[in-house]
This record gives sequence, structure tokens and C-alpha cells, in this order.
Amino acid sequence: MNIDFIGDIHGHHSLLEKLLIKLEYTKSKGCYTHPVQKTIFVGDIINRGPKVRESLELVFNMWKKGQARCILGNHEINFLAYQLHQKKPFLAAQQVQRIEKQLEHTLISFKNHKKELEFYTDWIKSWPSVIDEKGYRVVHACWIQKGIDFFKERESNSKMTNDLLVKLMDVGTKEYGLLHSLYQGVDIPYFKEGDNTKSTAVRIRWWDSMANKTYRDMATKERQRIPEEKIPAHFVSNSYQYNDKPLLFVGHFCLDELPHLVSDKVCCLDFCVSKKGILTAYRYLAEKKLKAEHLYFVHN
Ligand SMILES: [Mn+2]
Repeated sequence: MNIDFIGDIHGHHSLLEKLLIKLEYTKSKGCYTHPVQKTIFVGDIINRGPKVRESLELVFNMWKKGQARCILGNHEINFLAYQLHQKKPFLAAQQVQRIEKQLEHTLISFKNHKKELEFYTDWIKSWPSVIDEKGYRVVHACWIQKGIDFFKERESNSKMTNDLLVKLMDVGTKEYGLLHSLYQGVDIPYFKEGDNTKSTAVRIRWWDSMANKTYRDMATKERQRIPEEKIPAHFVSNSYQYNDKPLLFVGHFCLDELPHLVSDKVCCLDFCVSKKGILTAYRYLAEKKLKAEHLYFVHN
């Protein structure tokens, strides 16, 4: 099946429309469709941007028509946890504070639309964490088999449960660790020169080999600020490098550069819509190896 994979939208509704038009979708009765392509959104539809409610509405209309599917991003997980917390408090005060800051634009967007907020909350709960098909896979940030298996089993009925949400937000549980890797990626600590008491974490381009690489080589962003220090051997041997498997589509990383392929097998679709106003898609035509000419993007 031919699919257009679309990166993190974060409430940038007009950029999403611009991208769909570039990909030759047509709008009829409020819904964008394509005669040949299906659409998969890689998570993080909400937060940050100016039109969260409109973005959800657009994606929902495509979903309802059978045109599109979505997976959950870290922002949707936090959103669902927050919505549950409103009914049955379970989050720590610090977590609430952090999530409320993230949700600022989403809550403004739904201020006078409480019923819609409930409706979309229920719908988002039905999104899976993972799509695993014959020729392609989709996860928000990182493919770690142990975590993938866990979420696939828990979501076999395709619905995020309140019980699982509570565990996912509970620092220290196995579920929390798995959530972090799948939805946030892989962070590797390093110690600043002359201070071996406090470590800083560098989020890495986990899909690459770490052999003979420095922290700066592997960092997902702000590379000039990351030391050119070699990554210690014990991290290298625990590599997450993704090779020789179905193509994998992720979002999340808010990469610094202009859209490009980060590897032959892994396609990151997040080149930071909220900071740079770039929204990215990949047109998959059942190829076995990613092709640079299948990347499409629009900007403000
Ligand atoms: Mn994300």
C-alpha cells in the first residue's frame, strides 16, 4: 500500500493544509483525500502551535473517511494523562506543572469547546503506539523491540486504558522506562570536564552506529554545544542502530537541518515545525530503501 507519512504537526493547521495540497490531496466536504495514497500521522498533532483544535478536526475527518491513521506522540500521552488527572488526580504537582505548560495552546484552543475536548480525548485514546506492517513500521521516537512488544500486547484491543496511563506516568516503573525510550528516544549521559558528580544527557541519533563517534556526532540537535568527546565503549556495545529491517518512520526529534534522509532505513519526519515552521512528509511507494526524492516539505 502507498502511504504518505506526515511529521509532527503541533497545531500548525495551515502548514498541514499547504503540505496536503503540495502532495496533491483534494478537499471535498471538509475532508482531504488522495486517490491513491493513504496517510499516516506519526504523532504530536497537538500543543505549541496556534490551531490545535482545527488540526485535530482535519485529521479526524481524514480518519473517519478511512483516509488516515495516527499513532500517539509523547504530547498526546501527556494530554491523555492530564485529562484523566482532571477526573481522578494521580499526577505529582511537578508533572502537572510541566504538562500544563506543554498544553497551553491546546487548552486555549478548546477553551469554549469542552464537549469537543472530551470527544477528541476519547478518539486519541484509540490511537496505537506502534504500527508494524510488512514493508514499514511507525513509532514516535525509537524502535526498541522490548518496548514495542510491550505496547503491542497492551494495546491489542487498540485502546489506551486508564490503568496503563497511570503506570506510564509513574517514574521508576518498567512502563515508564519503556515509554521514555519509545516516545522520547535514547539519552546518553556525559560528565562535564572537571566535574564527575553531575551528568548531562545527550539525546542521540539512535539509528546510527556509535562506533568511533563523539557525543557531538551523535547528538540530535545543538551539536555545536556538545563536546567532541568519544562515546565510551560500554554505550557503543549497547547500540540501538537500526539496520536491515522494514523501513521505519519516526517524528519527534526536531532536527536542526533542512529535511533530509537520516539513514537508508529510518526516516525522521520532524524538522521542527514549532521552531522553524517546516512540516515534512515522506511519500512511500512500497520501496525497500528510502529515496531522498520522496521527501516533501513546506514552510511558513
Ligand atoms: Mn514528540
